[in-house]
Amino acid sequence: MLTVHSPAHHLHHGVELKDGTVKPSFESPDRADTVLARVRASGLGPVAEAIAQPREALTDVHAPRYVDFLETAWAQWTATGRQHDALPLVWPVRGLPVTDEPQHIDGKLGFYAMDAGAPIGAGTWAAVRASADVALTALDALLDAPAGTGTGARGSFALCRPPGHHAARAYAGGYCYLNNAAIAAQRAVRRGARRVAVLDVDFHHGNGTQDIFYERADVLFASLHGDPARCYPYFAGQAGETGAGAGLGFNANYPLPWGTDWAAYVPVLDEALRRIRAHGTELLVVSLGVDTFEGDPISHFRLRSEDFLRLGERIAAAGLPTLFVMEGGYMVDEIGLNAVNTLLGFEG
Ligand code: Q9C
Ligand code: ZN
Repeated sequence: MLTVHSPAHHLHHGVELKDGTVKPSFESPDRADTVLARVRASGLGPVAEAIAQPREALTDVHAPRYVDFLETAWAQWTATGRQHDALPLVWPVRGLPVTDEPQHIDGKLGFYAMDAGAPIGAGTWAAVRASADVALTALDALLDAPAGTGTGARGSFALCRPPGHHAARAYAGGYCYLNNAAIAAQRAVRRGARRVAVLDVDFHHGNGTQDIFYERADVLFASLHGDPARCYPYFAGQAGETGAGAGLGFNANYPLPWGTDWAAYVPVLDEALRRIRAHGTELLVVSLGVDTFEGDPISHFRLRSEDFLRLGERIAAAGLPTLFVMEGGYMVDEIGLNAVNTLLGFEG
């Protein structure tokens, strides 16, 4: 299958607060480099660079003033004399009376973020925008490819970095800024797909994707993830979140216990895939986080590298055109193997 990437991801290399100090983020540039190296070494298929896309594709999913904020945040931050990464330190939690966007950049940072996990540096916007370009280019390539014969399970791979699934309509968080999977799903709808599904297999619940499609029936969101009672993002991802309004019944969360291994994972995966097929899905977007790996430094499932081959096979069995969008995965030595195993398993 085709892999789409962008070298512009190197422009983003943020910090994170860990163990009481500021450290380089787990979400590092070598993540995408190691996945691309593995794609090339594995003979998965051709590799192409992303094509620049119109801004309207971003604001079709995200609030325009949030996109404006992302684009201008670094300039506003440096105008106050600072050159290190911009991070929020105050948030509009329940009960506080001011609910509109503040004027000062330090207030805006909290207004447009769920946590301090999405630092903004000099190159962040260029990398973030290129990451969305990667998803859209890979989606277009999939939709433009000849339908062929057989099961219909054709795929393309968007090697996005930074990831996207924690980014909601109007906030960043968890290493994410623009929701690449949601932006691609929305373009599929614009291009005529009547029913789309997003299957999120990242260890962490995709709260951003859920937020974006929560009141819509045309895009089903299904997610397997660590139970938010004990796992980030803590404030979303419970099974009782099933959608609202027209979208009631079109959001399916499958929280799983700390330490879940493949044997416990696979029946739930198959249930999510049954739900996706019952939706009448015409195009599947997979938010492909490989932080479900047993060696992941910030996650708590126990999938092994060979399990990712089975993961790809199970997804292929749904028989749908499938766009894989890279999300998390932080054990840099293994994420190339685990991501490419998923894609090789899908290809059969
Ligand atoms: N010490 C994605 O996988 N921080 N984001 C967890 C662990 C947030 C993960 C803290 C993790 C966000 C795309
Ligand atoms: Zn994750």
